[in-house]
Amino acid sequence: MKMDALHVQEQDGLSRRGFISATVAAVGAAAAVTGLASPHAGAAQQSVGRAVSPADIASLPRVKQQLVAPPFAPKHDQVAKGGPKVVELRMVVEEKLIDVDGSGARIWACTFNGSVPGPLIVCHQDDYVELTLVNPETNQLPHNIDFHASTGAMGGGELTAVAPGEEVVLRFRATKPGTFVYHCAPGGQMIPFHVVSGMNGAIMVLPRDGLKDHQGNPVRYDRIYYVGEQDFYLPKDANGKYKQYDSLAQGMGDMLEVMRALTPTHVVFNGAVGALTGDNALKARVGESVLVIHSQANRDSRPHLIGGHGDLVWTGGSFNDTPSTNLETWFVPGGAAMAALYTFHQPGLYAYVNHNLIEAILLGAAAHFQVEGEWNDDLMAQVVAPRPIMA
Ligand SMILES: [Cu+2]
Repeated sequence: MKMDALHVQEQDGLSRRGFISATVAAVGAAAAVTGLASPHAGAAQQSVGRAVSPADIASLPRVKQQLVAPPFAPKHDQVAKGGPKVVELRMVVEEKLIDVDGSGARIWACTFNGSVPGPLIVCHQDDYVELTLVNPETNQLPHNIDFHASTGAMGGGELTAVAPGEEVVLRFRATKPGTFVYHCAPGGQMIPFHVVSGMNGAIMVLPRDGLKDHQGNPVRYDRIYYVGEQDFYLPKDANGKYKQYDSLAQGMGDMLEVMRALTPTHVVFNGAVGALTGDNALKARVGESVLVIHSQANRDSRPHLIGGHGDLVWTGGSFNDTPSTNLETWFVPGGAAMAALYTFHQPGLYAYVNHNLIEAILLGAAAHFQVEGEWNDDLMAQVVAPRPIMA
């Protein structure tokens, strides 16, 4: 199907909706053919399908979650207090020009709440997430949201398409505990275009009684950081300089061409080269356990903490699964978010990288942890400083 990108924007609200639902339906049919839509079996079903009335949901306590920009996480309880709640969220779509590497590479980013990635959402299993998604009139494109944590209607994508000047409210029950990506999926080639323009984020659905280690013992974290990895495909001119555009729509055709080569110009953490290094380093202290949520909505990644480990890594993203222990590097398949827990034992600087080191060093996928505390000679010591060879 060849679809002019700008076509989406030029149509009126009604026909745009038609386009979106038609595309979504086509994708759904394709998914059914490839087996993606086949029902999951066995224990994974759990409480899915429990009958509730609107009155049941209306009687639940409601809490507003104040979302914050990554790498930080909203205030939350690690162990749920009381029964399921309705967690109210508000996200505003912001189309904005952002600087990617400080050397002229810019992108008209599509963002949830103005950041790449969008904010980390945190709730507990069986909470209801109620999102108000706002697409201000100042934007150029229609947007929506597909929650990998949700069930049905293309992850909510079918129910959340909003044209500029509209808002919509979606509610879903977070039935499965784990870490999940969310992203915009407005139909056709606009799906990858919006995702690689920054329109993705993650939700962490905690078990109601909190995280458990590989032996089933409760685990708590002292800090939590959200690292959203983003591949960008920025067009260059004949002289190899990054092209500049006056609007999101203006650069769309060129960017789609670059995307087809599957060769990103940048792979970055939190929207820009250096967003989490130097002065922006993530902070921790010796003895603290730090949970890192790492998402990649489009492309595989392989996080590695240089000088540390993944003590516990929920490698598949599901908190129902026993976490892997003591990993050197872990895998984040494109379209997923992973949680890894590490307790720091030494002070100093740690690099946290995508261990495709070309992506880390040349394309930007690197962060720093700056850790305060006492050095432990037992774990590591320089026994002899560099000196002329004695032998
Ligand atoms: Cu979008």
